[in-house]
Amino acid sequence: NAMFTWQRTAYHFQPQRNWMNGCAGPLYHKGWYHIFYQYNPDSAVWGNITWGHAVSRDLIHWLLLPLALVPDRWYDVNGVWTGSATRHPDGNIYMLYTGSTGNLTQVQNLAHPADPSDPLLLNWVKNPANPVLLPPPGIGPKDFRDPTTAWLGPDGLWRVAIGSRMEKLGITLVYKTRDFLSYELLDHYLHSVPGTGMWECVDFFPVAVNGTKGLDTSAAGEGIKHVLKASLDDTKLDHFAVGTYDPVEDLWTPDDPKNDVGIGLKYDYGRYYASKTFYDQEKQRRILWGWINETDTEFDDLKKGWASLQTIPRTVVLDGRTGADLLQWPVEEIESLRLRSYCFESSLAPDVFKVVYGSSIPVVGDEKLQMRVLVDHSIVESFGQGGRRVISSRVYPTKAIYGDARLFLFNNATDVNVKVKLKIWEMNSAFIRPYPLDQL
Ligand code: DQQ
Repeated sequence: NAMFTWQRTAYHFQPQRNWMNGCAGPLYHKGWYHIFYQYNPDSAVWGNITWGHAVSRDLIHWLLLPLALVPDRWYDVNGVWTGSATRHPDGNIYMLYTGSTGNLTQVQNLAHPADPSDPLLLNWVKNPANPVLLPPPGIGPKDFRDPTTAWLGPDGLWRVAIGSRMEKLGITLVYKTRDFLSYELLDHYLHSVPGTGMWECVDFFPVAVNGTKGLDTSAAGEGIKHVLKASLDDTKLDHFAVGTYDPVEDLWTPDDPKNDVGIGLKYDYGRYYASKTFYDQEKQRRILWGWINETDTEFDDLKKGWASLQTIPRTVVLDGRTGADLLQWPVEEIESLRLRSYCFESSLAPDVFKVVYGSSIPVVGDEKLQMRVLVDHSIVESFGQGGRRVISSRVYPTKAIYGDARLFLFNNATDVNVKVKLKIWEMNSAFIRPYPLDQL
């Protein structure tokens, strides 16, 4: 196994061993950030999906906790799949998740912390009323998953969105509920896009037109746009669009129909899927998690004993300069890992630009071209123009550590002098290890 150990990252979230895919129900609670994640405790390949659980003070260093939810009921025996947390004004946390039943039907279930005053939220209780939602008529039993965080409408009822499809039409169903136990399905979709297929892990959240603060999921009205995101099962890409939400009609419309969900912008133009945001009420920011599917052949994954990691959490805001993009930026806490810093001023580096993944970045007004790159062993996350375009990728050079590591800048502009400023930080490792429960 030693030959695969060096590929593990040093400051991206990943469990100590076995398979992980998308994150579920992230939230901030009593001083701790919580991440739950799709986890196979028994093997490095997908299956037996449970909710792994970890907590952090700063979104960088993590303490791994016992499993939060395991597939032990008829309504989730084939997997405790993705879901979302809603922090209710009544002080409780409503965790909605998809269960895959004994006959592989997708149903929605409700769980609560056994003790909401526990900052670690160690124990979870499945509601005796489960399942609380079955696939409605006309929806395939395997096309009904990944409930969103709920948001409160002007009529005092909560809304929950769930991705699905009608043949090739990608759709978002909306339910209204008062108590998270009984639900009313709206007679229309929040939105739909022909040709996009099954929408997984739908996310729906408000962004401020002006300013850099994040908004609570229920915020709506003047000066607020709404982002709709779907993870497209057919292409395994996370697509979003910025649009306008009518909270009375429960309809969302893209600002630019040519840039609709699934045919326009992506969160990330690299290896990235099944993302989810949450509102951090402590620092008033919206944080985005995404899954970097770091898998190889099943044979290799089993041999190395682990697969996949999560991106560095990113803040998301509307790009005030274009009004049409989002800006994603690594949370400020990542800077606490910076050790030594290097600063170079150089110029004129004409050469050929070679990319594996690519995307164009709008550079507006008098902006300079900017790029921030996080390198963590084989994982490289790049943020262009303050996060207007992002690419996560896996890079496997020959082993190059310490003095053997090199950074090259290429510039393929012709007939211009290019002035480049480069700032390099050597990064520390994050700690990600079991919570010392025996010391409680
Ligand atoms: N993975 C989960 C589903 C979700 C998919 C199951 C996204 O809930 O639709 O592990 O990759």
